Amino acid sequence: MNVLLITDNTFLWGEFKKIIQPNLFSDVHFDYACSESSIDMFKGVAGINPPTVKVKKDYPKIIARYDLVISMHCKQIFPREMVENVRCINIHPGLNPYNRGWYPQVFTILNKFPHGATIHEIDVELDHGPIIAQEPVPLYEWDTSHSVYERVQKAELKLISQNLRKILDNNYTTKIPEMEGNLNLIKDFRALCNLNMDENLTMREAIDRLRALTHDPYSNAFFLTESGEKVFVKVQFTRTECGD
Ligand code: 0FX
Repeated sequence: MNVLLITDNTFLWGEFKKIIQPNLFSDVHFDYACSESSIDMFKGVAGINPPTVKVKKDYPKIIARYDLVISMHCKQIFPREMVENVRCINIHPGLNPYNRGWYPQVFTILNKFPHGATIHEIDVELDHGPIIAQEPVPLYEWDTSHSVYERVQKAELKLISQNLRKILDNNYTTKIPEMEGNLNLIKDFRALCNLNMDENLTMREAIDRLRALTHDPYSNAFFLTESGEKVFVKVQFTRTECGD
């Protein structure tokens, strides 16, 4: 069996390789690829130079060669011709159908929808197809985008460990989400980052906005000074024991 794993996440790529122990998966040949835009990150962070793939262009070759394609935070949208002709699976850092699309934890902190990780079959819509497995994660009032994201990545790895064999064997049942849920795009994230200093918010809403946009090493939330200078903002929480 030939499997193509496409990922733009160096951490998950390394952890996935640890899960693929040869004695358990000797019947499967895995190829790995990333998007062109991620090649420098792979070289810099992981010191490797994986092949790149452009699914919109390369899909006929992919369909011909592979029995299964796994997207693990792949930044490209798979074309209809591909998802309808080879089984494609997505490992997604969100609890479909809630906050499908970009940076789910950012929007979850704001809209309080349930959160977690999902493995699902890919269809033509974003983070939408039949669900194979899910793992909810809790959210706390002191979470930032970064702390939730780390929790979700652990949940994604747990789901991969528990379900990969079944996925390879095509031996699983799926669940169709009961509703379409909601979809956030990168433009929605960018709009959140631009803070309007005259917006009226409760303290809770203001802190929620800032913690949703706090994700090291990124600079997300910003305001503009009167002279037009851009000033970035992030929050830091220090928790004390009860009674302190
Ligand atoms: O790979 P990924 O974690 O995931 C994103 C989408 O959220 C996901 O829905 C999609 N399936 C996947 C292909 O792309 O994205 P990332 O590694 O670029 O970012 C990880 C987190 O870092 C993100 O959830 C929020 C944070 N971040 C990232 C960037 C680039 C920021 O806070 N600001 C940024 O500018």
